[in-house]
Amino acid sequence: MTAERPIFVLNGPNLNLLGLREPHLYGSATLDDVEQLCRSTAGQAGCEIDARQSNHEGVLIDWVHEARQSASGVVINPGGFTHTSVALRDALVTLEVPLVEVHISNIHAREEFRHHSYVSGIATGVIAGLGIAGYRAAIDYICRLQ
Ligand code: CA2
Repeated sequence: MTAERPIFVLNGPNLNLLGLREPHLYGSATLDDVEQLCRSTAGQAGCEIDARQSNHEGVLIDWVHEARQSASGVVINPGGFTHTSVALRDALVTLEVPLVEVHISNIHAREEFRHHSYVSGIATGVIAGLGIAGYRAAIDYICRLQ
């Protein structure tokens, strides 16, 4: 029997600092807490995740290429690359599986430069401002499709 493909949970630059700095913006949960939440949400729905974080654009792009071959869906918080990276968008648009963009904060209620996302227009769905619960909603959504 073939194992079910995991959902890739990709976190971009600086999200390794979650819970350690700027709790007024991003809360007190750490990246480990986020990954645990994703793993337990997926487990309850009978699916698996593969959670990764990188501060490097090219690494994230390589993981998106890997997801094309081996993921059943992708949840991504691209961090600051949300607002800058055509290259990451070009990789994400090649996915043939559901793609959910998650932001912990409400990017539309923040500085003007955060209002535009290169990812939103090609994502299946976008969640912003729900704190880390946004990851749970994204995983739950993709698991229910399987
Ligand atoms: O709200 C989000 O999840 C963001 O994707 C977070 C990004 C920001 O550039 C986006 O506009 C919105 C920043 C992630 C940085 O995370 C930190 C966490 C703790 C301390 C410092 C940075």
